[in-house]
Amino acid sequence: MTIHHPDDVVVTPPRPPERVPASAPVPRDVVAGELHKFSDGGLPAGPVSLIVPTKNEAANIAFVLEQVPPCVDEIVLVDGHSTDATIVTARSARPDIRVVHQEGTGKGDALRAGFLAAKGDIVVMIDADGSMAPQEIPHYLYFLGNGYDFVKGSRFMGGGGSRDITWLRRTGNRALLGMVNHLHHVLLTDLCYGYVAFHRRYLDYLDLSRPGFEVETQLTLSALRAGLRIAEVPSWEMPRRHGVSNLKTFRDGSRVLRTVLRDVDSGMSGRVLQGLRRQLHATRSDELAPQVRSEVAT
Ligand SMILES: Nc1nc2c(ncn2[C@@H]2O[C@H](COP(=O)(O)OP(=O)(O)OP(=O)(O)O)[C@@H](O)[C@H]2O)c(=O)[nH]1
Ligand SMILES: [Mg+2]
Repeated sequence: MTIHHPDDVVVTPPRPPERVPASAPVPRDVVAGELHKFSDGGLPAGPVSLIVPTKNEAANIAFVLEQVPPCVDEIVLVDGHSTDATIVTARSARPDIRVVHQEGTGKGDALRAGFLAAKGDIVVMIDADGSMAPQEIPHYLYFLGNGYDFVKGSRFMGGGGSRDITWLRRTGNRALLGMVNHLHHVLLTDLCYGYVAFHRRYLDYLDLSRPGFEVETQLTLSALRAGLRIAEVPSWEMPRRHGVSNLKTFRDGSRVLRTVLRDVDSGMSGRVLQGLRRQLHATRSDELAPQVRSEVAT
């Protein structure tokens, strides 16, 4: 049974935002109006919200929260129906933490709830398993404070690295990254990594309709589509401290692939990709068909 604290917020899953068409980049006056807001040290002057999607991380959460630097103004823990002492442990480490209970499942669903609950002008997302160092947060803020709109961590640029990633995941990540770079004419160095920060005013431009881990890729793709100025900062990924991963390489890898292919505009993608997309969509329609039929019958 979940005991809700009086301060807790239960967030009803929002309707997925309208997809931002490629032809509708962020209006420049939205950006220009905010450029004066930076403090002298190069960090953005607005409040910073840290979003921590958390599912059964009682053994890790205190380690993460204790390292959060003072530049963070609020911490929003989004609990994914944890059955261990995650929330109690988080509250004893940081009594000021806000807890949001997601109603659906998956990291994508959790982030959506967390972003909506965030009160800060700047939103940073970080994992709760101890694999990402909160001490890196000021690096992200520095770029947001100096003209960039969306900042993502990279394990594969100078200064970054991973002690966690397996050969298989590294290969998959590289292949998917190659597709994204080719399709969007960019030179990103990492794709499937969930250490990201952005100005909250761009939330409406970020497509967050995917429920699972593929949301990380979807965030980057929609930032590219919206014409946001993207910076990458080096990041070190460590193995999770305790517990087991929620990610399944093949299941989640194929979801990321679908997300990348779905994002491709007709005309940009070429015949092979279009064929692949059609096949994937056909498979999905087949999966959905019985459900649709039973809804019609009732
Ligand atoms: N709220 C919520 N959090 C989740 C859910 N699934 C995963 N998380 C959290 O999302 C973060 C990343 O999940 P992990 O299981 O570490 O996945 P990963 O980092 O991609 O995989 P590893 O490298 O193997 O650790 C962790 O903080 C999890 O607790 C979920 O359904 N709901
Ligand atoms: Mg992890």
